[in-house]
Amino acid sequence: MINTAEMLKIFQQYRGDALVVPGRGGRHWINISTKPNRDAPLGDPSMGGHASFALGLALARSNEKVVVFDSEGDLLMSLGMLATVAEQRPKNFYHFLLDNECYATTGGQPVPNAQNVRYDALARGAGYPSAHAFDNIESFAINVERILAEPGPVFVALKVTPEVNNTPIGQRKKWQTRKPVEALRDMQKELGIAG
Ligand SMILES: Cc1ncc(C[n+]2csc(CCOP(=O)(O)OP(=O)(O)O)c2C)c(N)n1
Ligand SMILES: [Mg+2]
Repeated sequence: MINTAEMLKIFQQYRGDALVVPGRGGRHWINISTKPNRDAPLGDPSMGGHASFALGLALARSNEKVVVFDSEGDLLMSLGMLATVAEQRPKNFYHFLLDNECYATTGGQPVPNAQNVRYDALARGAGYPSAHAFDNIESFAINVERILAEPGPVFVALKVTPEVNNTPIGQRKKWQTRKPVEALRDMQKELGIAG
């Protein structure tokens, strides 16, 4: 199992100017990212929303690399995204999956067939030209630079340690420092797009 924060710190070294949709890894990424204006923390959108937003971003900004940190509950709720991405074939799209085998954000309920689903195989079967899977940080660290140099769309399934949140939603401390709409405005400014 991979520690998400440790993995994101390694990714940070190779991020370059990529636009990052940090998904449910956002609470760690916010302390690691050195280019917050190139990040799109979306808060807690409808499950499946991170990858679809990231695909839209990749299609709209085809000269920028777009990296999304999706999660397995989100992906399962919007599996059609895999075929949609594969059909669009965005060369600039890097789809990482934080697979912690549970719905950690909502208390750790089990995800169907959690230990047996091969998400890299699903992505390949949907038509992604390249898909990888890692369950330890050492292999991830050795391969991440090469993977980010591949033409997209690329899928990277990561087995990560669950960090289950059992605090009632109303009592949680917000990790976000900006509302999603503010973060997106910051990104628009950074990219020179009139708001
Ligand atoms: C359509 C929809 N249903 C339910 C929720 C409530 N919800 C927020 S996060 C979450 C679990 C997400 O699980 P996963 O994608 O595996 O990410 P993890 O929390 O494990 O990091 C749920 C059920 C939601 N945001 N959207
Ligand atoms: Mg999960």
